[in-house]
Amino acid sequence: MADRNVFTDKVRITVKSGDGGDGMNSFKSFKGKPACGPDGGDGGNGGNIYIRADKNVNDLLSFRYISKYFAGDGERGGSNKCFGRGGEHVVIKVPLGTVVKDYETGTVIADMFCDGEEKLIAEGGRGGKGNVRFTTSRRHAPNFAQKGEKTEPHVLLLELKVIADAGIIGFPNVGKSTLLSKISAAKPKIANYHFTTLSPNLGVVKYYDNSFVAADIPGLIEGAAEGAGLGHDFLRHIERTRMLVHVIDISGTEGRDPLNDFIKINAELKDYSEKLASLPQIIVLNKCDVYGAEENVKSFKKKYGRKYEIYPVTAVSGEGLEELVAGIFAKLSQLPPVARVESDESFTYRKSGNLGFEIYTDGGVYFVVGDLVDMLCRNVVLNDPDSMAYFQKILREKGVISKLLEMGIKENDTVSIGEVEFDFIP
Ligand SMILES: Nc1nc2c(ncn2[C@@H]2O[C@H](COP(=O)(O)OP(=O)(O)OP(=O)(O)O)[C@@H](O)[C@H]2O)c(=O)[nH]1
Ligand SMILES: [Mg+2]
Repeated sequence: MADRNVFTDKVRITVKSGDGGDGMNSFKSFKGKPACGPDGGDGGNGGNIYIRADKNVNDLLSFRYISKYFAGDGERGGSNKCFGRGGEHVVIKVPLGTVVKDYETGTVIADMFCDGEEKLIAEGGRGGKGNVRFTTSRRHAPNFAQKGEKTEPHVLLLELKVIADAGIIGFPNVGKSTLLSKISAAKPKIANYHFTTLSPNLGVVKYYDNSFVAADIPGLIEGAAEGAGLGHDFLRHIERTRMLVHVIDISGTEGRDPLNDFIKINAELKDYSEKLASLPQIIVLNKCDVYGAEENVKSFKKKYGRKYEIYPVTAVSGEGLEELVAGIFAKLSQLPPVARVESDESFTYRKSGNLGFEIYTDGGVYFVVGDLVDMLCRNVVLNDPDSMAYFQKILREKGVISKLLEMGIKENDTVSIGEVEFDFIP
């Protein structure tokens, strides 16, 4: 199970809210007096699927093992007007900063930003109504019940984009993790080889009564945007930071030219996204304790000193870090807060928005039921010709008439829609 150590920040999961339970079609029966009147209860609603941001969840690893989330179905209604029980909801917990997308369309459904924040992803199917609900002043014993609403599975893409104020970037081994460990309580792995850091580390940096969050990501190398080294996947995690802290090994002991390092990393940022490349940067010249660093600091400052704020430091000993933290804080205070990824806040997988209808036949009468009918019955005034004209227009537009014809309705057959009843004339 080598997988266990792999940081997982992108997964695909399947969700399905519960089906609605069917309504019951039944009649009261007393001893010796069968079928006294309808008494079928409604089916229960299916359970919903929610996604909740939870600060105790750090990555999306668990979704590699469980990738299907099905909420409970609603139970069927009972006789004696008993309601069916509702299906159990499912709450999927994700780390803060998880962006939820519809896999097929790429639509951003939510950006789970704050601890405890919850989003309704898929609404359970509605329970069907029992036959008792279809009694009208004319029809006292309807012999049908509505079926529960069925739901569909949906595939979601979960992408973690950590929420941090400052992103620490640079070549491998330049001292990014050392820096984070010195300015925050974070304890990232530090070692003298490339790609020690394999997943983002977050640290809270205290500055007097304030604080900010810094993210240390794996080292970048030339060609990262095309997949070299650990690739540019981790750049996603600093995409929404407010600024970058660009760490350079100014000692040049690894045989690279520090000036060149700076140019190459900036080119990689640009290859990934203009937005990333345009984030404000503060430059940290690290490993100033090494012999020969002083000269390099001078030439770096000469070249970039006017354009950037530059902080020469020795991260291992902590030298220069106080000024650096003050500098980062000052810059952050001029910048807008971390932004959410834009999402369609009203998005929920559901059918009920469609004003659907169903048609049941009973004793030669066509009963039209469903959301559409409920809406019409609320808005139509019986005996008012304008209102009735509107009623008929909607029936035609929504396909009720064509569905009746499809079902084989004949001239003068009776159609019952809520309290309205009429003879069908094609
Ligand atoms: N001489 C000197 N060595 C340092 C300094 N800061 C860090 N180092 C050393 O540089 C090596 C790499 O440090 P890390 O903090 O792991 O570097 P990194 O940039 O996080 O490396 P990756 O995670 O591999 O990208 C370690 O051996 C550190 O002890 C410094 O100021 N001076
Ligand atoms: Mg590191």
